Amino acid sequence: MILMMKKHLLTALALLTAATTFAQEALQKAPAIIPAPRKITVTSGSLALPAHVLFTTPANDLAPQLVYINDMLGGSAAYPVELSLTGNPQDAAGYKLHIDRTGIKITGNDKDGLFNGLVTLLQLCKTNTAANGSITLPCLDLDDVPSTRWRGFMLDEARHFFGKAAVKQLLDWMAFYKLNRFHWHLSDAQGWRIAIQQYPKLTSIGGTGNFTDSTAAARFYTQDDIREIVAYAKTRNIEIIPEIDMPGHASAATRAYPELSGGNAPGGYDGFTFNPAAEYTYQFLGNVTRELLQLFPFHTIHIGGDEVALGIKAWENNAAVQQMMQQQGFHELKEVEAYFLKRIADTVIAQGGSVFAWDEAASGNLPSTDAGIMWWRQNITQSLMDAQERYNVVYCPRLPFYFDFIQDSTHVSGRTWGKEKLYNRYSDVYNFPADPAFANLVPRHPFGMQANLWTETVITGKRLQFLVFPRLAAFSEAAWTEAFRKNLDAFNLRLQQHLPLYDQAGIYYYDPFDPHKH
Ligand code: TNX
Repeated sequence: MILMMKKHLLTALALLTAATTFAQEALQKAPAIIPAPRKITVTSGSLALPAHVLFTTPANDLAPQLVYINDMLGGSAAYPVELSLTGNPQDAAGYKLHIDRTGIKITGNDKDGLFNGLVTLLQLCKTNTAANGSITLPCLDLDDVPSTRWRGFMLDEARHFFGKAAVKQLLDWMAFYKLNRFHWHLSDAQGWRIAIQQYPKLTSIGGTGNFTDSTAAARFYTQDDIREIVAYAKTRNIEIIPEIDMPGHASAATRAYPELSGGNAPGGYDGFTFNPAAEYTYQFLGNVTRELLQLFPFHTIHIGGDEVALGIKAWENNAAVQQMMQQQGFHELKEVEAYFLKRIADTVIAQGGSVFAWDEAASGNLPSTDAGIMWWRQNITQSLMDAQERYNVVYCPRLPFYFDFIQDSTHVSGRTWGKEKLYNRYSDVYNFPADPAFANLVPRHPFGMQANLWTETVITGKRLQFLVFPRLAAFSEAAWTEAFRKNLDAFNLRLQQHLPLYDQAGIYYYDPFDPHKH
């Protein structure tokens, strides 16, 4: 009896092993598309493409969609791909990709969908290229749509400046992972990084210095640089949102134009705020936002609003602020802060734009129709619930979406959080919103997600790459793919096929499968 049971157990075990092996093989064969699409059916057969392929489309108005794809492929052997639009407004940005022995067809629900379909094709080409350059694609039917509209990445160039080449490389890889919003933190205490024609000292004085060296020569983008990068992003289907941080984190601006300063506060926060009681401040910022709206066609400006509390004490000793409070009937400095941000938001909206702000501003009174909130704090408080009712909310909680935090416990340089020294593994990024509080909220309010790279500790371009890769890939799947379709093991198998692409591109990345590699 016992022997028989043992025999059955062994058979069951053997079957189980066979099933697991089978499943594993199926996984291994799954095309290495990141983020994982909604539905994919691999059919039989394959399609051979010429080595060094260059895709062409008969429909000329869709040709701009191909610019980035062909840039990344760098080929010259023409091969046609059939592109068409379904005009199906539901499932925005969705697409279908069909590959059989006779060719490739992509139907997009809209132009975003078409672009997304082409990026999937690009990934298939990149991950199915043999050593001799020949490309053999599996025949398949794929049906895909993103689960969030705003899939963002933020780069802080105020603390350290990385420059055009680094930004373009980031935009290339954001597009590769179907991220569509680049939030560009262009001003902070340590530097002002964008030329404003009306106020040249913002860059000649405010552009000097960085987080590690306050005497470093001025580094900033000219308006021509900005136009070049905006155009580059456009061909990658990425909209750019510039951030001018206010009323706090303003020291670089007040260094350039001291008349803008709200005063000095203890703890190294001299000139940290703009003066909320001077009409000049509002004129100045209105002139800045007017130039920004001309440069950035997405017409959305991030007006900061974070951590004003760090330097707000300055307003207690500022006679003009005190007088303003009396006139307006304000009792708390927080009301001054809310007044300031509302007034700037109204200005931007009157100029034809809309605004985003960090979550501290959600408790103020930004106009809900043209404002969005970025939720960077960890706690799901009543104020997040309230914000959800009034604004589009982009989730970027520092755990797990701050990429300045280290990726692995063995990493020594870089930030961690709190006494527990918390950090963000690529798998933590992948698993968002695993935290039950977010898990319940995200499906009900799926507007957007964002990963943020603050750069106090990011001094070189190499370090930037090490923090971004491969977390960017993990982030894209968290933002794109519905939670119930995600599976870390399956993702790992696909990710393994992407790491060689980073090698080819000369990217210095963290390899989670071989942590000692670097
Ligand atoms: C808080 S997050 C900040 C940034 C810092 C970051 C460092 C946020 C909106 N403000 O100024 O760079 O912490 O992790």
